[in-house]
Amino acid sequence: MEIWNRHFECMNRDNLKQVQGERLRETVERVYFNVPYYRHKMQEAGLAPESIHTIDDITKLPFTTKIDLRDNYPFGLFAVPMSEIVRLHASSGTTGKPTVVGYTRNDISTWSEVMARTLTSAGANRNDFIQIAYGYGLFTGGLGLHYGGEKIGASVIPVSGGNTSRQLQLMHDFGTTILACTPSYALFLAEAINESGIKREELKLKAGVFGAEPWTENMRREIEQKLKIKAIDIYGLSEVIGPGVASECMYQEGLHVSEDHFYPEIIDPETLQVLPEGSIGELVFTTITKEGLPLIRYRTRDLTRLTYEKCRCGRTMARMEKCLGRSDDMLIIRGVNLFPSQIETVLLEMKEIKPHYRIIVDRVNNLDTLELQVEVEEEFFQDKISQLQSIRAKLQDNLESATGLGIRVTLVEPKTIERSEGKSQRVIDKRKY
Ligand code: DLL
Repeated sequence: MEIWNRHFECMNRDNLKQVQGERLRETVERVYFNVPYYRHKMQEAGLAPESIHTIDDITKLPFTTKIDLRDNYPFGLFAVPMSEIVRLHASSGTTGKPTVVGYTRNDISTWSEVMARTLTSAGANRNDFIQIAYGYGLFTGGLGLHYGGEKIGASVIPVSGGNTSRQLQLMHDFGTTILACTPSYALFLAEAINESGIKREELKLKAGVFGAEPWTENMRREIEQKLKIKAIDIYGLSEVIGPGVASECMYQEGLHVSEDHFYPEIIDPETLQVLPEGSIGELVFTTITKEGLPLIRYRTRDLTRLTYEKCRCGRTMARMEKCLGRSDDMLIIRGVNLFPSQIETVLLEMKEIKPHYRIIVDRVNNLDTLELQVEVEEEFFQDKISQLQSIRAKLQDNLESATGLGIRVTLVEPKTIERSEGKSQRVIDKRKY
């Protein structure tokens, strides 16, 4: 089994700790002198760069959250002048504003390196054809896979998401061997192949690298059976780098974290204490090589556990378990992150409706669907149907521009959405992963 960077991926753990310690010290220095936000936070905690000696000192450092990124929107946490930034990406924030991330030329090269590891661990090499059906654009999926694919010398097919009939045509005619997309889109494509009359023997597919949303072992089995491929789980988040943070090898026994770049911890989301090895908790990352947007103890909100046992493949890096839950209310719809608060912000801006709503998420033919039920203001509810239709259309447009998602809106009579006394249950997620 090929390993892209044996030196780091199979490094003795004591040596790895040394490397991590050195890189943490450099990172802390970088943020202390270049990011006022971090300098203040460290000073508040009575810390200076000299307070950090080894990787174990990391627990002294304060946490960073998505809210901190929002408060410093758009570039406030960048640690280099904008002239050093060669790329910007963005993902959904907790309210209207997106989370913006910036990369220096070296960061892009780190990203290509970790993606090269990811693709190699999925069995890809220069002889492969990688069809990238993750979205290209502000989302990190498309371009992240793209640079990794080119780095290993594979033939990259940058088709981007959607347009299923074209996906099938390219897969068939170009002889795609590796498919990269969300797991739900992989299942959707599997059905589409079935219906198209293309025979499996006419396709050269052997593996898929799937991520950007949670998926269960059952879903994996279904994809593997239907597409007759190995389905590899890949994990990442924009704030840390994008895809490339962790990925499975052919043994599919946990996702190898690129720990020489992203230092993982598991904390109790309530007490914020680091938990012992093997406990389930919130995953936290410190980027120890990034230049553009270094993040100290960034709380991902993803729930999982870590093991430090060497994998059968020979890699020594920590492995995280398949990640299934989150400790916040973020939804992932067709790979796009969505916070209910983004919807609420749009509702509050329209006088014709009340901010009483319910979000219903479902999965039809393996694709996520989203319905928003919302109450109309009394005075507008008396209006003609055509007026109600225009309220609905306006709301749908506003939602689409705020979230990037097509959301089906159903207007309901005032006072019909159940009021709750405690925490209201605004989201009904009927999907079975
Ligand atoms: O989804 C990066 C990515 C692209 C990963 C392509 C894998 C493949 P964001 O849009 O910032 O970045 O969303 C990050 O998605 O915090 C998780 O909640 C979720 N997520 C990503 N990968 C997985 C996975 C990209 N394999 C958020 N399993 C993360 C479960 C995942 N959840």
